[in-house]
Amino acid sequence: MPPFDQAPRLVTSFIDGAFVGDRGGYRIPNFYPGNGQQFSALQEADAAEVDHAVRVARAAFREGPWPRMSIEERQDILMRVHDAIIAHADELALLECLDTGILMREIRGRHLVRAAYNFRFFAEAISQQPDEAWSQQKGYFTYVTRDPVGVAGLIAPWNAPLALASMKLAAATAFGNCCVLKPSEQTPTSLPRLVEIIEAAGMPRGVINVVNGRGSVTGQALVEHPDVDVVHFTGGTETGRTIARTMGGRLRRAEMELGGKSANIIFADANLDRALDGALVSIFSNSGQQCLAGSRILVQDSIARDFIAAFVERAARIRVGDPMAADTEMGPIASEAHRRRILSFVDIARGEGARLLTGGHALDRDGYFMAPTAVMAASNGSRVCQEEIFGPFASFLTFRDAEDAVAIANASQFGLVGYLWTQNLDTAMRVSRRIETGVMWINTPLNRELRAPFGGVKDSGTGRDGAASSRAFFTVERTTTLPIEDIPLRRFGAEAVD
Ligand code: TXE
Repeated sequence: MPPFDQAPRLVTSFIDGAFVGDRGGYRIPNFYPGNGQQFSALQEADAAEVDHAVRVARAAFREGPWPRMSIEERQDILMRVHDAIIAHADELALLECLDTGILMREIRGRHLVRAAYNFRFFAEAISQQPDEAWSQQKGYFTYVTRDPVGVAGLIAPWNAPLALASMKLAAATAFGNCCVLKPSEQTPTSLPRLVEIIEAAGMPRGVINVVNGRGSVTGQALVEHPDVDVVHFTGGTETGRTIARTMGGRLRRAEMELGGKSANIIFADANLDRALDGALVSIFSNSGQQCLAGSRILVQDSIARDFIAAFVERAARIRVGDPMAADTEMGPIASEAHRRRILSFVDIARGEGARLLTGGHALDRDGYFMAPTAVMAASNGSRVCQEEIFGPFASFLTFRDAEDAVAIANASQFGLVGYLWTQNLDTAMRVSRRIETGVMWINTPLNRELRAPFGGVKDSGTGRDGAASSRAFFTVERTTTLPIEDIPLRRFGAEAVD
């Protein structure tokens, strides 16, 4: 039996340094994907509670110490947050595992390290970026500084709550903003506790507030709130469109990190052992529930049969099971409804003339488990190649040559990341720059360089995260000009008449 008693029975909003408490209202049960049992419930924040959270964030921004601190003071606190996350890693990992079903060792070894590092990274980044100055205009000096933008609405998804929301929190706060975070209603538990830990480490009260609830209620109220200056969103493409419309109507900026159907292109001259490992990890880690999954695997004709056979053999051997067990390789799907949706693509694939290569079924045990799945798609135009399935579901295609690979990869509404495997430098350079995507990985999967921009093109989103890009999003420029010579002014009311 998982230690359910270590999670709160009722998850509420966290506003102005305190949990809201049990005050009735709409509740959402929270299930552990590892066995399907309910372990807690979420008390939904309505529009009035969201309004309260935004007002608190605004007051912290207008009157509180955070935006007025020196960079060094802010850095000290962010570094203490880093240390506090590491110190509480076991507790946070357990809450995250209960919420999501992600493997405990992945959360402990990667997600939490990343969550902590995000604060350290932005602590360092804020002291390294120069402001602009212009002196070309004769007699004047102009400088450009950046102010925090104000109150940020941060909307997080369920597939990696701590790793993804911590990036938003670290970037928004490091540049001096205050914020209201809305976690996914499917995974509400770990983030309010994270924020409590952040405050205990020294972040002033009210700088970060958390509202929990459904997207259509709590999320919508946050996006529509007139006092929210920017929204940073990670989630599905259709939700992103809705939020972008609302924010556009309010003439406020929104950054969108949306879905993907990324092509993983494997040339015959690749190091095939590494390409095989890379293909497996990019579609089966986190049960394929990642925006950057390599879910469309394009293999060059001449090696396709052997490569796919090797992939299928390895996929069938993946140890699926208890996310808290040390030797598990793939855990459950995050929710029953999501597993049903993923598995519905098996019938869709069959109907489209695809061939099931492995998996394609739920596992006969409690919890939301399914077998690692792969299909040989009938064509790139089929739904299993065009829609984001967001699960352990690989769709294989073959290609003839570089031209063909580029054409197939780009025939997609999405453009988040791309993977390319070849030992030929010329192919690597020429093909990689033609793939319509925000990020390319050549001969390596899933690498994240936080200093560099990360984000998508096409329906995969707008904007970028990264040191300079996050600064651009979470601050506003202020241009200040002053004379440095004695510049004569027109003297209205005192001008001599000839
Ligand atoms: O995401 P939603 P869902 C993709 C993936 C998945 C699909 C649907 O393909 O199958 O999206 O997942 C909040 N105003 N990704 O439905 O709805 C919501 O409460 C304000 C890709 O779970 O986009 C949650 O906090 N907020 C992805 C967040 O948006 C709203 C990660 C994301 O939920 C809202 C997750 C509204 N009107 C899913 N409606 C990635 N890019 O990694 C919902 N929300």
